[in-house]
Amino acid sequence: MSGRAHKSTAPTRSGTIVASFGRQTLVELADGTTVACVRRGKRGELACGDRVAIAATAQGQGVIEALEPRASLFYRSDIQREKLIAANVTQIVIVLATAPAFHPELLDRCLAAAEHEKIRALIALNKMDLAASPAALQSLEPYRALGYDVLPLAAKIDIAPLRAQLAGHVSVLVGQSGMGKSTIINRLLPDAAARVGELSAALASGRHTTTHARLYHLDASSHIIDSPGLQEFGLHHVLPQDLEHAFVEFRPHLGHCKFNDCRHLSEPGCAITAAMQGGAIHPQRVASYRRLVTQLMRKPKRYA
Ligand SMILES: Nc1nc2c(ncn2[C@@H]2O[C@H](COP(=O)(O)OP(=O)(O)OP(=O)(O)O)[C@@H](O)[C@H]2O)c(=O)[nH]1
Ligand SMILES: [Mg+2]
Ligand SMILES: [Zn+2]
Repeated sequence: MSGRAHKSTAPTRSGTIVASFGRQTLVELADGTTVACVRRGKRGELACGDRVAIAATAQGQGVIEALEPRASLFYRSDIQREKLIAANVTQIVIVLATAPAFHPELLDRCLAAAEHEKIRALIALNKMDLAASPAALQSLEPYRALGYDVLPLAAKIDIAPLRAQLAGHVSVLVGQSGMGKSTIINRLLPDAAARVGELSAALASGRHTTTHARLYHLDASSHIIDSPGLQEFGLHHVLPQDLEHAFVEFRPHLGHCKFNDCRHLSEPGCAITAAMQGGAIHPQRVASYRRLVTQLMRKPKRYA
């Protein structure tokens, strides 16, 4: 640590970040009170769900002094930087719907990120009351075959099936804008008043889209984080040679390609291509993987 960084001598208290917007965070203490905190200096980013030690400054205000080690961190990254989504979660709930339509490739990226961080992933297809939903549920069968739980849901009508899956977990809801994440929060916790965007409002400007992550308590051992809608999901923090392991069905075939450093694009003797052609791996998943790995391989080298 630099000699200029003087540590405060005031006693610190530990708490959990329940909301994070830029440098400003809301930290909840053990007694349930919240303190608006700023972070000192320019150290790494903080995420909703992080456990921190804070020093109180004025009434209801404080400074974050330290970050406790994370049990998990769910994040995405573009070429420049990492974008933290939630810390210390035990489950990623990927929320999909038919209107607006979900992008299967974004689903694959969320799943790959969860696998890479070794966090359990659950797929929830919301808005089952819409006519197009049964076909969409059918299209998710291949994911069920991979071992992922696929939960049909109509949050507006009955939240009980999802509630059962959240018990004992710290979950984060992720997905594109308009899938119904905040609606789920409101149905689980009617007092939460998470702002929900109205589907009928065609003008995006009038929508109550979620702008920052927020942590809510379901009971003493179950917590849930609402997060802003995803438009993209980069995985620039994953090495190309690690990405193949994040696609679970690739694993039994890895190590069987002709070339040791096969990236499973168009190399001869590729075991992944062979498995796809033999029907053991879904072509859509291979396409998602190939687009991702091509992006990662293009990543410019950094010269420090
Ligand atoms: N038909 C139907 N509509 C739903 C259901 N759940 C949510 N919606 C609607 O979907 C729209 C978007 O819901 P939100 O909860 O704001 O979506 P969100 O995922 O939080 O969106 P962002 O905050 O922008 O990421 C709203 O108009 C909801 O009323 C459902 O089960 N059925
Ligand atoms: Mg929302
Ligand atoms: Zn290969």
